[in-house]
Amino acid sequence: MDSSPHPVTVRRRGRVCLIVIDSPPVNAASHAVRSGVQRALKAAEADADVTAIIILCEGRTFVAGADIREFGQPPGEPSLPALCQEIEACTKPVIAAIHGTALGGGCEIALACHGRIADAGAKLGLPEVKLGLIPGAGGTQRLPRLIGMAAAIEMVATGRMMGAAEALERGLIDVITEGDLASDATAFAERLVSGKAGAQGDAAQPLSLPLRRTGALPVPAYDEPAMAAQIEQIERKARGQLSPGVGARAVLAAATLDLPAGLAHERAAFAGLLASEQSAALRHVFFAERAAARVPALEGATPRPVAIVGVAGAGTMGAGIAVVLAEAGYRVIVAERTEKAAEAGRSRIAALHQRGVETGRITREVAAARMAATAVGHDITAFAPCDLVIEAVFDDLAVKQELFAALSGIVRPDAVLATNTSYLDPNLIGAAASHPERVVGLHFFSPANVMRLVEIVATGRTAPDVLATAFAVSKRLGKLAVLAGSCDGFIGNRIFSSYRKQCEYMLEDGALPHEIDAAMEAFGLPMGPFAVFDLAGLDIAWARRKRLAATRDPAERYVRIADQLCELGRFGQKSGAGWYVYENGKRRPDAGVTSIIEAEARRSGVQRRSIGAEEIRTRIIAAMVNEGARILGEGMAQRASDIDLVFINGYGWPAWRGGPMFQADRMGLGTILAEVERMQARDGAGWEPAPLLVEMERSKQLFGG
Ligand code: 3H9
Repeated sequence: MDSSPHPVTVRRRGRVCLIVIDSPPVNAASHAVRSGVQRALKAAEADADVTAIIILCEGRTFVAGADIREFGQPPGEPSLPALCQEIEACTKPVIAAIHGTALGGGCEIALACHGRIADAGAKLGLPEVKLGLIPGAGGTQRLPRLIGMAAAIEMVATGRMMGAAEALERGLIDVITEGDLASDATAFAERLVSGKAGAQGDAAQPLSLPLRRTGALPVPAYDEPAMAAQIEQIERKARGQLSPGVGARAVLAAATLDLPAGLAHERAAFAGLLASEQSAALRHVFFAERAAARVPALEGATPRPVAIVGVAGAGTMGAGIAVVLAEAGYRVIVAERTEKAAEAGRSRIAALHQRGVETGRITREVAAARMAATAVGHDITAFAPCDLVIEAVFDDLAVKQELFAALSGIVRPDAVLATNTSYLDPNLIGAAASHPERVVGLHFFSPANVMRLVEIVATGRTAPDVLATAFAVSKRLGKLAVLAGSCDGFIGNRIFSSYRKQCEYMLEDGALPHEIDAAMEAFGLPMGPFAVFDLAGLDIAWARRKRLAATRDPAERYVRIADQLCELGRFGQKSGAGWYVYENGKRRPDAGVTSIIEAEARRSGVQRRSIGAEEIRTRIIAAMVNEGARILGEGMAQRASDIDLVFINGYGWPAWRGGPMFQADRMGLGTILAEVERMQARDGAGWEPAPLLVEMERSKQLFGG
C-alpha cells in the first residue's frame, strides 16, 4: 500500500460524509485527487448510513483547476469529465462547499454537484481560455443551464472570475455563508435531504428531490441573433487567438445538442486546443509568470515596510505611477519643480482617476478618496516621511543625479530610492545618493497605470532587502515584475532597439512601413512597429541617436530614413505625419515616405527587392532573439522566459504566441542562427551571432535550464 499521505480523506458529521481534498498549493485535480474523490464517492454512495456528501477543500482554495502539470501526460483514470459525470449521477445529494477560487476543473466539479454553497469571499470561474483551452469537463454544457447562455458565453470566453454575490444572483451557487463553511455546508446538505433547502438560499422553498442534476436542466431560452453577434464580437476581439471563439461556440452547442453529444463536442474541441501551438504558448506564459517571481537574490531577504511613497515628477509617467500607487492603497506624495507644473500634474492625476469613474471601474467616492490620499506640491522636502521615492523626471543623468543627491538629505537613510529611467545606468544615478545600496531601478512602461510590466533593475550595489521591497511593492501594485541587470535599455528597450534597427534595414532592403506593419499585425501584434513609432513620437529616438552618434561604431549599418523624416518635422501622429500621414484620425501610407526610402536605398547602394511577410517576421524574431541571447549570456536577464514576459506585458506581444524566445524555440534555433548569420553578412558590425545562441543551437536547449 502507498504510505504517502493521500490528498483525499473522508470525515463524518452525523449522516453527512465530507470528502476533503488537501493537495497544496491549490488543490489541483491531479490524478491522485481524482481517484481519491472517486473512491470516497463510491464508498459514501454504498454506505446506507450516509444521506448526503460534501466536497470540501483544505488550504487556501477549492480545486483551482485540472493539474496543468499533468497536461501532455497519459491520462490516468478517472478522467475529470468522467468524475464529474459520476458526481452528477450519484444517487445521494452531493454538495460543493467552496472557498477561495473554484476555477476550471474545480468549477466544473462544483457544477456537477447537486448544490453549491460558498463563503462570501469565494470566486468561481472558467479561466481555461487564458491557457488557450476551453473547459473540458462539462463546463461549457452545464454552466449555461444554470446561468443562461449570454452570461455563460461571457464567462467562458473571457475567463472572468465571478464573486460569490454575483454567482448567487445568477444561480451559479445556491447559498452564501459568512460562517464556518463545513458546518453550514452540512446544515445545507441536511436541509436538502429533508427537502427543505431551496435554491437562492431560501430555506423555506423545498428543493424537489430527486436531485437537481445540472446536466438534466433545460438551457434557458435565449436570443439567437444576439448570441451570434456576441460570438462574432468575441472572435473579432480575440485577434487570432482561437480559444475564446471555440469556447463560446461550445457553450452555444449546449442549446442544440443533448448532454452526451454536447459533452462529446466540448471534449473534441478541448483536445484539439490542448494539442495546439497557442495553448502550448499560453501554458508557457503561465509558468513563466510564476518563475519570474523566483529570484535567488531575494532568498532570506525581508522587504522594508512601505506605506508612504513619493513620486518625483508628475508628467505622463509620474502621474500614471501616482495613480497606480493610490489604487493600491499607498499614501502618495508627488512633487514637481514649480507650482505651475504641480498644478498641471494634479489635473493629470485627477483626470486619470476620473477616467476610472467614467468607465465604471470605480465610484466617484473611490476616486475622491484616492485623490485625497495623493498630495501634489512643488517642494521636495515633502518627501521627508516617504518609505520609498520613485523618480520619474526627465531622462537625463545630471538631472537625476542632482535629484538623488538632494533626496539623500531629505528622506530617512533607510528609505528606498527608485529610478524610473529607461536607458540610463542606475549605478551612476545611485552613486549620487548617500547609501547607494538603497537605490534600485523601477522601470514602469507607459501608461504606467495600464501597462502590467515593471522591470526591476538591480544596480551592482542594490541591497537584497531593497530588491525585495521593489518586488513587494510591484506585486501590491498588481504589476508583473521582471528582474533586469543594469545595461543600456535593460531587457525590453535593448531588444526593442535591435528590432527597430532591423525594421529600418528592411525598408532600405525593399519593404515598406505598411508592409512590415501588416506582417506583424497578422502575427497578432495590435499595432505594427511603424504605427507604434508614430504613436510614441519619432523625436525622442532621434534625440537619442544624435546623442549616441559620436560613439556609434562606424562599421555599423546606419539607416538615415527616420532622421530625414524628423528633419522634415514629421514626428509621428502628433505632428500629423511620420511614417504615415494622418487625416481625421486615420493613417495612410505616404508616397513621400516611399520616395525617401527609395532614395536612401540608392544612396546606400542597396538593390531593393520584395520582402514577404514570413521573411519580415523571421528577421524581426531573429534580431530580437540574438539580442535576447546576448542579454542572457551577460546575466542581464535571469531566464529566457523572463524576456518573453517583457514583450508580452510591455510591448503588446500576443501572449498566445508565447513571446519571441518561445517563438524561436518553435521555429528552431537553427533557423534563427542561420538568419542571424545572414544579418551579419549583410548588416555587418553589431550583428554577430550571440555566443549563447550558438551554444544553445548546438545543445538545442533554450528553456531547459
Ligand atoms: C482546466 O481546469 C481544464 C479542465 O477544464 C478540463 C480538464 C479535462 N495546476 O498562481 P500562484 C501552481 S485548466 C497545477 O502563484 P496565487 C502554480 O504553478 C486549469 N499547478 O498562486 C504555483 O506553483 P509554484 C484551469 C497550479 O495564489 C502555485 O500553484 N485553472 C495550478 O497567486 C501557486 O500558484 C486555472 O487556469 C494548476 N491548475 O493564485 C487556474 N494552478 O509555487 C490557474 C496553480 O511551483 N491558477 N498552480 O510556482 C491560478 O489562476 C492561480 O494559481 C490561483 C492562485 C488563482 C489559483
